[in-house]
Amino acid sequence: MKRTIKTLVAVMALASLATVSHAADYKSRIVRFGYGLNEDSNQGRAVKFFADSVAKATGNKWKIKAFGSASLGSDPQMQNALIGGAQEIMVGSTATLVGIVSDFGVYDLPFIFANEKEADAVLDGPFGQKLMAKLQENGLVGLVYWENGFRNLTNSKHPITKMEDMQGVKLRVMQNPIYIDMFKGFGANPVPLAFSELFAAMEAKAVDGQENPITTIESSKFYEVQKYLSLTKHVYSPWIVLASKKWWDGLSADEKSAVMKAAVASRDFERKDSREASAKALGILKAKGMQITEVSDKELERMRATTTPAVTKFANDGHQQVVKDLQAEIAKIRK
Ligand code: TK8
Repeated sequence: MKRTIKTLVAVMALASLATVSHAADYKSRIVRFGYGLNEDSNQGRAVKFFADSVAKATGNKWKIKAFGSASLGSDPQMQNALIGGAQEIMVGSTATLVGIVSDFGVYDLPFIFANEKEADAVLDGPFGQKLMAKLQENGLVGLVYWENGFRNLTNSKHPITKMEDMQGVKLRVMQNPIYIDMFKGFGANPVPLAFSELFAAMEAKAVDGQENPITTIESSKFYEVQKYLSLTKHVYSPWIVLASKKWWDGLSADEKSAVMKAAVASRDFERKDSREASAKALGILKAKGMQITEVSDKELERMRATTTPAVTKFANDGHQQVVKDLQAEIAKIRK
């Protein structure tokens, strides 16, 4: 009996030693995580999930402070804060990264992904990871891709059932040349603007419309200022979780591994949550008074054909290889 207790005490002492020496690799840190949508959105929920996961993994040594609604700045402003080391983590659209690594524009090629599954496979596979690695030379560390989603068109003027209906409609687009070229090609009048300024611009009628996934249209309450929604699904839009390289390089191996694990878990959480929210969003938008237009496959095909010059321009602008690589990767997945 005595011996058993002695052994037990020894085992417990060893076990606690092991925990202590491991926990010692987590410093106490406060980490700022900025994002553009509000707290009550798929983005906000996933940031919270990530923050909780990291707190748990580090025994509460890390405190992730979440800043939603672009309170730390627009996507490009946050990217620069990360590069300079003034902010640690952010999530935003890959489309706004083109000012830093222009190859990221490849995800914005219209109608390139057929469905979410295909996008997941490309983003999490060798293509998506190789592109992410390019950020490191530019002061950023890509952690994981989340789903923003397939983008759809809203406006306050009239229903858009075909390309010609876009004629003269002033549409806010992201700060990205492919979007500008694509919507010019459709006949619209695209205006690049930060997401953080979008609601006010629509409310003031400075722009007539915008395009975003239905989850965002719902969580950002765009239905208060937009009457018409057209289901164009013209681009699959990824979000990317980014860390400041300056900050990342100062973390211990245990800290990096805890962040990566939480990031991967947040990715799986976020995609599931976004897809569930997306399935409910149309019903909510209808109930809020939006008029929803299905766009026929024939019309979508016409739209796709119209984007050829925009795609060619992007390819010829030093992106031939990345376009080819993405097309090859998608073909491989489809087989
Ligand atoms: C949020 C943006 C948003 C994007 C946009 O910061 O700008 O339209 O779709 O999700 O990244």
